[in-house]
Amino acid sequence: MENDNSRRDFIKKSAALALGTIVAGTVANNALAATDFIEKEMIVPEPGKFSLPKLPYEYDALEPHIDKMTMEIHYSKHHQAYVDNLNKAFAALDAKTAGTLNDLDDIFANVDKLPPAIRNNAGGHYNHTFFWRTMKTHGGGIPTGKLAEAINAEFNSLENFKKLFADAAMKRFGSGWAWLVTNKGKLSIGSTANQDNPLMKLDSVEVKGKPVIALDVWEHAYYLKNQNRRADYINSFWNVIDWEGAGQIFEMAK
Ligand code: MN3
Repeated sequence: MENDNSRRDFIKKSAALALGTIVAGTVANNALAATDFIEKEMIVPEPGKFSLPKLPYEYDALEPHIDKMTMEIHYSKHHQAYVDNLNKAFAALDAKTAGTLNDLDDIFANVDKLPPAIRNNAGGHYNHTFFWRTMKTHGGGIPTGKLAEAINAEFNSLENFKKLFADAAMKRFGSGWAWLVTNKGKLSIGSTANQDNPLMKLDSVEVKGKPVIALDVWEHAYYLKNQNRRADYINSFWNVIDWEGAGQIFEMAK
């Protein structure tokens, strides 16, 4: 959309639909207000003030596909640790560097010049926040609208898209993420290592663009329920994916 105000209004409305309560009540003092999150303008109120966004559903909301204990540990321990360690790493930056980093976009754009602790934990914070909203209770089904059209145009069919996405998730050696991203409406699939993401300006990140779907393939995301069977976890993901939200993110990100 051309007009900034109408664009923001649209984003607010859509974000409310897409993100539910992911940041409800935390807007005033949170780097990840829903609208800003979608816009990737994740403002740092002041150094060391990143905080854990509210999970948009209960820990058991994705049962039986993703179990309650995994969700609880993943969110309250792993994601919390990324937030805490990001704040520590941010606090350790010199004032001049910290002063140039107004949002996570700034961090991702300059990540090659920042300490690894910033890269790893800013990535971890962003990726998990995005991942939570990629899923919902009673998810699954099929995409509709422009996202469905784009998937068919790029990958021929939903089934083929799912196969290619699962391949990317399976082939990521060790820990990392699988992504569906958009570049001006053109979709692509890829994976990143560790907590890297498609927004990071790094040669080692092979998939670049605005995230539409994220899947965490670290073992901590599935080991309790699936042990070493990453393929089973990926199959489960299709039962909880929020296609409606992904469609809204896609249309906003174009
Ligand atoms: Mn994780």
